[in-house]
Amino acid sequence: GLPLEAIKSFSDAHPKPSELHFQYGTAGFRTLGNTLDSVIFRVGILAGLRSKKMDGRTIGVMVTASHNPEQDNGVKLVDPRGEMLEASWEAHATVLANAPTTDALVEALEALVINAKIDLSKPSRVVYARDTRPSGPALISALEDGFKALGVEARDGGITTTPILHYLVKAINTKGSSESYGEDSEEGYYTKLSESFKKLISGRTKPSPLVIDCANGVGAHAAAKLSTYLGESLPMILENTATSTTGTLNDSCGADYVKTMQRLPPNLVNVMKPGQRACSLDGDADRLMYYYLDERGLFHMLDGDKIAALVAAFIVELVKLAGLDSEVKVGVVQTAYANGASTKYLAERLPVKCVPTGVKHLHHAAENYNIGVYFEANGHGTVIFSPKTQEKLAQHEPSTPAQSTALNHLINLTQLINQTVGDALSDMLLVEVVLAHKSYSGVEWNSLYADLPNRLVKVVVSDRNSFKTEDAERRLVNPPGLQAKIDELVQRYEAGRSFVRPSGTEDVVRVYAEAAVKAQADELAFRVAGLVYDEAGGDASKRPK
Ligand code: G16
Repeated sequence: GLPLEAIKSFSDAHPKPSELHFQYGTAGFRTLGNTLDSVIFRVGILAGLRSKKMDGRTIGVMVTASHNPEQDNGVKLVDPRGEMLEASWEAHATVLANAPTTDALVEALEALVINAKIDLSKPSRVVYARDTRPSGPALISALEDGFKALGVEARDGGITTTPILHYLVKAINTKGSSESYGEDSEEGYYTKLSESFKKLISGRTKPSPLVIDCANGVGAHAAAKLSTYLGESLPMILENTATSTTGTLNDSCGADYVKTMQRLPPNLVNVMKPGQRACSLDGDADRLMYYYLDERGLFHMLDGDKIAALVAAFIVELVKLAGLDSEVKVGVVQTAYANGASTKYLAERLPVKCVPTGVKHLHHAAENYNIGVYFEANGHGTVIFSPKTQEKLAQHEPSTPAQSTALNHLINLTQLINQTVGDALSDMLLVEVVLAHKSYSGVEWNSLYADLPNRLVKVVVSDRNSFKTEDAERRLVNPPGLQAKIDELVQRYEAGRSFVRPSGTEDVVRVYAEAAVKAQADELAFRVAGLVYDEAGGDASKRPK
């Protein structure tokens, strides 16, 4: 049975705040860091049970709140193949997190063991890490208490990025097998990425220096280490690296700021030269935004949709050059946030699917293609090659030198790309490879298609859970009648499109709108936000203006 005495005594030291309800959302639990002690402790136990359920294979736990403000924190669980936790276990996590007392927790754990048919005699192994948030160390010790309570064999991954933790999970679980993902250490990760990058850009013009906005987060450490492995092959200028200065994380910088504000982080204004490529990571380095200033100093954003377009076209071309186009099908997965112009551009060239927000949904849908390219507009995404496709690439016998070159590029891409999850640094190297191969600057890349003007707005409401959606979040089913009002508004705008959904990472409702001209997109977004507010309002001072 469960080690009840240990669980009880540790749990008494991590009581649940009685007034709070916790929810495993888009990317795990996420809220104010100083309210999460009991949740993280319980996640420690849950991760151990998940490992037992998976026959002792290693589970990952990442303590981070990614793009959220510095005072927030959170936790995401990683399954043995390096992917996000299986959806059915998210519900178990929510139940455990909300058990009001130690006794209720024990009851919930016992029920879980029976319902999920967990063999408690199996070993349990977990690897864990955190980002640079000030609330991290205390939460890690709560997590470690969860491990001690269950007797988990835990490995501390230290302070690192979310995608590196995903890499470690997969590397640990494939160690010594024919599917080995790489050496199970950070060094293994940097070596794998930098070696494949160097192979892919050999013989190409050396890239000019790339400015990297590290969001004052853990990506600053990782980018600096990666740079030592890459050396001259990719000169980097690291900005926003103040990871130990309180209050700076994601503040007026980082991928979410750039995407939402559609502008340069203010402190990069004097750093960037016209035409120079720059990119922003987010707080745990799983999202990436590119941009540049033109000769007139105007800002141009190259977001997740533009990355998907660039990368998908390149891969399709390589597959064709390798002589594999009849056997290997490439497809793209997006969400409702994808710019209408990107969807049009991609759908003219290859299959495109729309799924709800959250990397787990995109990843799952991308598994239906031989090569699946998935990116959220916010810069979160990757490319996955099915196991059969990887085998095919390894066995294919090219009939010409050109085929052989293209095939080698594809094989090197499978090594360069972190296929477990969106990874800002791996994606950045991927973008740099494509730009080098195509001899593109930001200008040529940006001209693949012209974005429809768009606007994102957050609305604070009293209960975001009253908002329910369907059709991959493109339509509201609740509150009743609201969708009809939105439809009525949207049809008055040329090329108008708008949708409303509750965030799964912040306590807000999100509104997206696009239209043929910028002022119209802004107006539509704010009018829809006004409708949302009137329907489910709260604090009048927070009515969107
Ligand atoms: C997380 C998820 C992303 C999602 C984003 C926003 O990103 O991993 O898939 O797009 O949250 O989600 P929501 O709109 O539900 O708040 P991150 O980078 O914060 O982990």
